[in-house]
Amino acid sequence: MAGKTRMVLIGGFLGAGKTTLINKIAQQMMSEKRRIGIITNDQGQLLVDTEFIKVRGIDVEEVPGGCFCCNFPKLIENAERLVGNAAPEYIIAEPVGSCTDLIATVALPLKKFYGEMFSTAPLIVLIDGPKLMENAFDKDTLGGYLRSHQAEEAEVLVLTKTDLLGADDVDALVSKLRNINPDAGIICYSAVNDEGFDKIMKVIASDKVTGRRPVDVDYDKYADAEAELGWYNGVFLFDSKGYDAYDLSMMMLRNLAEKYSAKDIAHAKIALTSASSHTKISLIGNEFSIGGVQGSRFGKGESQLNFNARIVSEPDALRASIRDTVKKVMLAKNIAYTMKFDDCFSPGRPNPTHRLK
Ligand SMILES: Nc1nc2c(ncn2[C@@H]2O[C@H](COP(=O)(O)OP(=O)(O)OP(=O)(O)O)[C@@H](O)[C@H]2O)c(=O)[nH]1
Ligand SMILES: [Mg+2]
Repeated sequence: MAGKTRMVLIGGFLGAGKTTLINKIAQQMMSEKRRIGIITNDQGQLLVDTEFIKVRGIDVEEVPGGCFCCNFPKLIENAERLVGNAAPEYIIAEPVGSCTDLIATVALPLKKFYGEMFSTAPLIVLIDGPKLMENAFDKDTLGGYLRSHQAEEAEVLVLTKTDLLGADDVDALVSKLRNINPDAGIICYSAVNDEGFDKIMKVIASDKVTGRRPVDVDYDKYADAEAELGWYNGVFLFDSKGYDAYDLSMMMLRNLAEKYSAKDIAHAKIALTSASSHTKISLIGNEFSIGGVQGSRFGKGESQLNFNARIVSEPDALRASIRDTVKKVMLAKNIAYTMKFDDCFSPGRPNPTHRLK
């Protein structure tokens, strides 16, 4: 690798487990005294995921307001900043979960234009095991089209959340993935029991570079698939004598879940941060999960609630519905709050900086 920073892209659909895995990789590398930097990415700003990484003491930069492919110079700018700050051996980059065509728009441009600076690893794409079980990769639906293309262009496929699946199911899903993409290596992984983690680390630490050709994608369908999602980011501030962050987040997510059909909830996540606590809770479909706790689950004093939701909905309606959810739950808990910021939109048509063949 001699002097080059290893650039690792970890893609996959919303909620597949990218941030969870990247955090594990970072913890492992830091325990081995290896230098690592992370770049998060989103269509909006003020990300639950950036906070999640930052509170764990990891060097993180954010490319907000658009994906890596449409904001390629920003990706490079942030990567150069990380290199300038701490000369990391590895930079792990998490593209937006609704992004695809990453070989043509990110991996190949990195290799072609920045090959002297970075050794770009084979594209890793996470596949949410339970979602693959549910046929969420059916190409007849817009979301399925996007998920399938992400799987087709992967160089390494990681089937995630295997702890939620039976052994027979895992075998069937691996065959299914092999049919979708016969060329990719497949790793089964669980963040709960660490199955497969060593294999992922081997791919990252190897000196193999990205080498596959782009897979054709219909940009009209891709744009429609992204545009059906409402994309909400909001930040709320409050002061409290004490609260259970799990309870507060779950009440909000449960309230939200009652308003939408499970198949339309790509990923809603809430981070609650106070001086003594940081928690992240997710809702994907109708599954709730605890992303992590740093410090205590019990917060007090000045606190911040960060709400990100990607749900199939018209944006204004989604914004109104989340504001209503926050209001109802805070009222029930008797907590006064102010809204610092919120924003809701549908991603525009992808317009990549580069698109190499
Ligand atoms: N049971 C189980 N849950 C997991 C696993 N990996 C991730 N999760 C949970 O899935 C939820 C979503 O994980 P994230 O890491 O936030 O997913 P993401 O791909 O970064 O999502 P976006 O940033 O929205 O695209 C979190 O609550 C995680 O705790 C796993 O292997 N097993
Ligand atoms: Mg994430």
